[in-house]
Amino acid sequence: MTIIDKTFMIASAALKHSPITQSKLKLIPNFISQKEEEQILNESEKKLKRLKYQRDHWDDAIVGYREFESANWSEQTLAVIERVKREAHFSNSPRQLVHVLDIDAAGFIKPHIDSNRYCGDKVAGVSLLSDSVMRLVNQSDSSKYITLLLPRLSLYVLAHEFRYDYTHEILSDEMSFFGDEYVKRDRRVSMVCRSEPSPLSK
Ligand SMILES: O=C(O)CCC(=O)C(=O)O
Repeated sequence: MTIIDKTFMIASAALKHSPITQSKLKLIPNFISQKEEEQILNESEKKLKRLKYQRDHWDDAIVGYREFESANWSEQTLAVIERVKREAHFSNSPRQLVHVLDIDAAGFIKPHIDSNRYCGDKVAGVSLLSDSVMRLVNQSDSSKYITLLLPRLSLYVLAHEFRYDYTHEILSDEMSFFGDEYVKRDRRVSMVCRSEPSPLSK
């Protein structure tokens, strides 16, 4: 049983007796190289530059964002996507569409759980351009929470209870603390792969 590295995770006291294994929650620093980051950004920028930052998401979950989904990627980016899917152990056929979400320096993602209509049992995201802090909070017991440091170039994977029972959020710059440490939030772009939703949820 491998436990996620404590350098990147602070769990609340209420989780003291709950082993947080890599099959449930994974954080891999330097998952991509700076060259791969540049490649993904250059490719994404072509689509992003046509979009304006929105202050409100349709379901009110994100502030200061632009986004698109695409199945068309260069060979180099597809190789990264394949690595993400392998590392995340997508059990059912992985979604073809990859979601790119760009939040500006003042943007943030409010607590939410991805809808079963669009997302299967895993969410895997690569962080580009900025470090950030992700908070996971158990939706029926808020004393159970985890703060995750997401360094630029890292991959995180949410599965099991962290996919279904915990909300996830990306903190705004003012709230961006990992323990006592302030983690400056700049413009952040994430490349998020989701496993295929169950046909029953569609
Ligand atoms: O940007 C991220 O890493 C998280 C994205 C997210 O929470 C979502 O799109 O539902």
